[in-house]
Amino acid sequence: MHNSIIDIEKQALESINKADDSDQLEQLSIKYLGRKGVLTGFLRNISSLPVEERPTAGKDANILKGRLEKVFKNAFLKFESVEDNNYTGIDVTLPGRLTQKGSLHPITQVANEICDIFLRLGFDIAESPEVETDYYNFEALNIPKYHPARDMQDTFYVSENIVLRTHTSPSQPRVMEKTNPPVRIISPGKVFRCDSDVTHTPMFNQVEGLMVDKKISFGDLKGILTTFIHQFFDKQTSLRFRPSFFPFTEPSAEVDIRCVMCKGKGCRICSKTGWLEVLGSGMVHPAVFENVGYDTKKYTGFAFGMGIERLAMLKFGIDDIRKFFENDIRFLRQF
Ligand code: 2NM
Repeated sequence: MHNSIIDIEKQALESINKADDSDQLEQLSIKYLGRKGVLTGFLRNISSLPVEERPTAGKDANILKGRLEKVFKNAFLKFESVEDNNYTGIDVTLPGRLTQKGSLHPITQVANEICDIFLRLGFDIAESPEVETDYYNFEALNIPKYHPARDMQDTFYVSENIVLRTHTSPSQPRVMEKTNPPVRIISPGKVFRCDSDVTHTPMFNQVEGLMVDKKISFGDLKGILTTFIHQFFDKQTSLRFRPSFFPFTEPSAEVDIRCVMCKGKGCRICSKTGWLEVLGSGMVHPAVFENVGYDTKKYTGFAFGMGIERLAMLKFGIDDIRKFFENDIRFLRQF
């Protein structure tokens, strides 16, 4: 065998024996067998050898190449099994761990749906504190001192002049004080009333709305609320505006829809009337506008309010409001 081929073989085998891991082996394999490696270099230089040595030198180099390839392969195998057993990192071939995906609470879903409908109609969202002053919760909204709604039985008092808000309307005089018309806002959020049975919980959620501008009429109220009902329930839903009373609106009307259960025939859900009350509304009382400094000769407006739990119960056919707050995962998973 050609002298320098014997040297190359000796060097290669020695360094392969000394290699500590597969990375070093990889480097050696490149050094001896690579495209720019020792053996390739030798083969390239064959033309510089004396003519009679060239055939054997070529043959020897190729024999060594084959031999080293086998040696490298075995050496790699040896390291591979050792390194596999020591491996403590991530095994990307293991199946992934499943995570439980949560979902929005049905009340949050319905609140978002209601807000989306009004946002598309050009309303903005106005939020305000859950702990409110007597002034914004009652006085500014034309609820006089001895009105039944202020009774200790309904209102949670924090102190003499501070309450847990009993509706989300207080955000509306707050906005009107700071903004000139036109105003188009809805106020979603938690409200608190000292009341508890199948249809009442001490905390529930409301969306209240307000629209103020020049020449806003009861026709605008009917148009906006009819559009809302048709989008929230169904385009075919019949509704009626029934005269009512609220201290902050005059005239006032409650909106009823045809019973979603019996379609108007009369059942337990609609107390045999065929109708279900879904929201309260009316033209904003001039006293409310005076409290926030609006010119009542220039501006009119309408307002409305609805209970989110009530709408969610009608939409999903739920008969007990307390189910929303029990956190029973079997109930919640249905939404
Ligand atoms: C309702 C019914 C009718 C209402 C009134 C106002 C305000 F601030 F403009 F005076 N906000 N919301 C209103 C009117 C709320 O809930 C049943």
